Amino acid sequence: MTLKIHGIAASRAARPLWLLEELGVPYEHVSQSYLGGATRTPEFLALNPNGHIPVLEDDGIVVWESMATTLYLARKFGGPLAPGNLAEEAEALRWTFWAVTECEKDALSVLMHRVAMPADRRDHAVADQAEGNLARPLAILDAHLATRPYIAGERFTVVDVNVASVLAWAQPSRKLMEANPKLADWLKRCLDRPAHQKVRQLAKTGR
Ligand SMILES: N[C@@H](CCC(=O)N[C@@H](CS)C(=O)NCC(=O)O)C(=O)O
Repeated sequence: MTLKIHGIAASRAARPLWLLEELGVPYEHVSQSYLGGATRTPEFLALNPNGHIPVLEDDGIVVWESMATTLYLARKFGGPLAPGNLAEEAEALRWTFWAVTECEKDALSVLMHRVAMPADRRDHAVADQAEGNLARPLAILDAHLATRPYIAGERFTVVDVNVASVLAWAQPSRKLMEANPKLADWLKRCLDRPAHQKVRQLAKTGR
């Protein structure tokens, strides 16, 4: 059975899609939207009772939660993108949980209220507050990246996909990027990778 990813690229499905493009593993992309109740049908809820994308299906295994999908793919397909030892695995786990718990909500607020929503619906106070909340966690990653080019060390791995896919939402904040130059440079290097650019193109076409 073909490996399937459900979820349009302009969503958190970009995370497993980016990793699969990095890995060069064949997969089927079901470009399922989250709009208009599409994730509330009985068929979709049978796949993910939370009613969210992405969902990964692989040989009878169903994985939801975007970060779980990327960690699953790295574990299954291995190679240089997977943690190579327990220390790298610890880096993958701690920074992935960190991104989701310490950064994701505020990064999304920056994206929505600085660039994504129509100008008349943006609330600058919400964006300012989110930038304020992100100042400390981003400084922590910036310091970590002062001594290594990638989060787990010398090479790009799954944890870079996980964390960059969250912090991409905060990239429109010039204030945060200027305050954290190592992080800004790392983020740009990650997001410029051809595999990520391919997913971004997919998102632009609505798939
Ligand atoms: N923590 C979940 C969040 C998933 C999520 O909220 N996905 C959004 C799209 S990015 C969604 O499906 N929203 C539709 C809805 O909640 O109805 C994950 O990382 O997979």
